[in-house]
Amino acid sequence: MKTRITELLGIEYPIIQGGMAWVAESHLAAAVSEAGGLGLIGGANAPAEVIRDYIRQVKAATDKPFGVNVMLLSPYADDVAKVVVEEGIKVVTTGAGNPEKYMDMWKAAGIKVIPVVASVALARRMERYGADAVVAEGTESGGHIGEATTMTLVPQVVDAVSIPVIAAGGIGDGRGIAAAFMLGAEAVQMGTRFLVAKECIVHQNYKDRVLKAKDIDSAVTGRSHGHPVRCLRNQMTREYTKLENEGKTFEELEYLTLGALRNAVMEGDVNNGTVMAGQIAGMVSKEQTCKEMIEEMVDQAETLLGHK
Ligand code: TUI
Repeated sequence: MKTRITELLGIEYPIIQGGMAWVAESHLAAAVSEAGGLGLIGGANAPAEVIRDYIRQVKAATDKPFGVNVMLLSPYADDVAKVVVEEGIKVVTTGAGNPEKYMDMWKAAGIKVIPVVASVALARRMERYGADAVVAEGTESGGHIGEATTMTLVPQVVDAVSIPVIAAGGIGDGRGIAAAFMLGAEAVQMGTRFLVAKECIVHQNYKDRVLKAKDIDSAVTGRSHGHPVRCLRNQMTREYTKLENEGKTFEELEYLTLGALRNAVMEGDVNNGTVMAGQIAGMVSKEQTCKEMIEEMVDQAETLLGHK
């Protein structure tokens, strides 16, 4: 499954792990990279020095390529943007915004820049600013999302830009990978499947919620504020929706999302915490190592694509 993305990133398989906030720390990133995909450290809302530590831990654990996701809504985004340069990171993805102001600095440092986009307009703009590829992320994804589905977004982005496109959102097995390739993608990014990886540090309660989730168990909070976030339904989503309907502002409700994400991931509070996961959670039903997941998915995709 060699594509422009495997060439660009120097990876064996066209599978990139999502830079999930609080979840994508050094163990998961190192395991995905060791297994031949591209592991990512999620910058999330963490201070830059935390990210620097994660970077050094991944460097110590693997010689394979890995990257960092810079979450652009983070108050520390400027600092994380500099740390990736200082640490000699080779691949940066960005989420939840437009990374234009960092592009020159990153390109000058020889970093491969891969913005996550949820629209054709931003994909085009990123290509003009020198992006090496884009992740076209559909609304099936967990966490902060756009409106277009993967099925509609990916081919439209593929038609609009010349740089390679990575599909994300609702992809959880080899069928999803093969389908994404049919739409013109040259790699996929996956988050939800890796949530239940053995190397993933999220609390077991969180993993169990994902493993037990059904097809329509996710909900989107924050749409009325322009910050839609997909997570599994629970007491928190009910409370959020009620307060949102009462007209509470995004700032007033922020404590229910990012702080509560930490509580779900670290403390296992899956009732009042934010259990971010994509719509594919209903199909994620077994804990495996990253290597087992990647090998199983690649095998299935190659068979479906007629490569073997
Ligand atoms: O960023 C993500 N997913 C995330 S970030 C995150 S942490 C967070 N939690 C709660 C609230 C806010 C952040 C959890 N999950 N995915 C990439 C992504 N980027 N999805 C959608 C977008 C996006 C949306 C609009 C990117 C750019 C954009 O517009 C920028 C512009 O200026 O046009």
